Amino acid sequence: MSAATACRDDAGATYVALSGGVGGSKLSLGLSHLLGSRLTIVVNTGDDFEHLGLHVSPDIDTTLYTLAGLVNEETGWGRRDESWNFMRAIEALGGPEWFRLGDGDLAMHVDRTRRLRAGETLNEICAKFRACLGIKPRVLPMSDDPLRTLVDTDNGVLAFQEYFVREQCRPRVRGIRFEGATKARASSMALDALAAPTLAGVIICPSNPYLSIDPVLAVPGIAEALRKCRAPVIAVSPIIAGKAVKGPTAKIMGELGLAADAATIARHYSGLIKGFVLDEEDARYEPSLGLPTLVTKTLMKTSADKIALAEACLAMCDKLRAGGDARRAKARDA
Ligand code: FO1
Repeated sequence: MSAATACRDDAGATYVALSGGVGGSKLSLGLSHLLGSRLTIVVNTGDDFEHLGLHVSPDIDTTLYTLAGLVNEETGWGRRDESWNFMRAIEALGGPEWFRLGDGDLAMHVDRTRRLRAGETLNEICAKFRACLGIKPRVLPMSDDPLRTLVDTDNGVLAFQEYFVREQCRPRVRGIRFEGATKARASSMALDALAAPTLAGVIICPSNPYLSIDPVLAVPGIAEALRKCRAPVIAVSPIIAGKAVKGPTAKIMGELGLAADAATIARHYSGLIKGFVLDEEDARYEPSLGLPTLVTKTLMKTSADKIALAEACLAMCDKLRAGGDARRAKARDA
């Protein structure tokens, strides 16, 4: 993907994306290509945890690496061309090897932890890393306060990374909760971005709604800011033909007694979204959803796919905004 930002004719309009890790960062990359610094990405930190004494922020780092062109395209997380000397050394010492930290990646966790201990906030640290990596969009941890995703399973309550990486999502999920949610304060920059008069659209990326987007919405003030904002809020389905592109979304939906389809995802966000983007393979759900929809190709394999989906999302926001403006004008003139 070229580093240059493609021009849209709505110069000055700003957009916010809500994102988790791998799936969300692909659309964020497409949006970043079209919008550059006019994009703010509010990222889930419910997956953060302390490992080997270090503060690890997986979804933040996945987003930073993806936007900086550093991500390992095969896994979707971690750095490409990574070396693994640290992991080999820690394994040789009998240390924990279930969560793999590459040598370059390790530098992020060491420096983040050092800065946190010196009193910097997650948002300040992320801004520093973003500047060092030459990333144009603002990447904002949803909160500087700890909010931890806990997965209630048949094997007991597991911290997110224990469930996701150590247990490889095998245990049956009974429920999901967000420890610390009531006390967490939303990133003030995220709230400002959602209240900005220039805001032209909010895009909920095709991340896992239950594990990656719900923690963002659980931070007091964020869902309210979405409901209040004048710009259209739209969501992109992470489910295509009953399957998640990556990860356990469909499995978890089944375990929670939900049908794993795009219609369930749209219902999950009802009251929050004004439009829904779903895949061509799921076009049959369109008439039953009861809100404006856009049927398009949502699978993002290539850079062109990411930009095309981003373009479709922005076009949907434009259309919803135009409809809203027309309705307001009609009401004024009545
Ligand atoms: N995912 C894995 O499946 N195995 C790992 O060993 C692993 C290590 C890891 C290290 C740093 C990082 O930023 C992400 C890492 N991830 C790993 C991905 C991560 O657990 C998940 O993708 C997200 O938390 C879910 O969005």
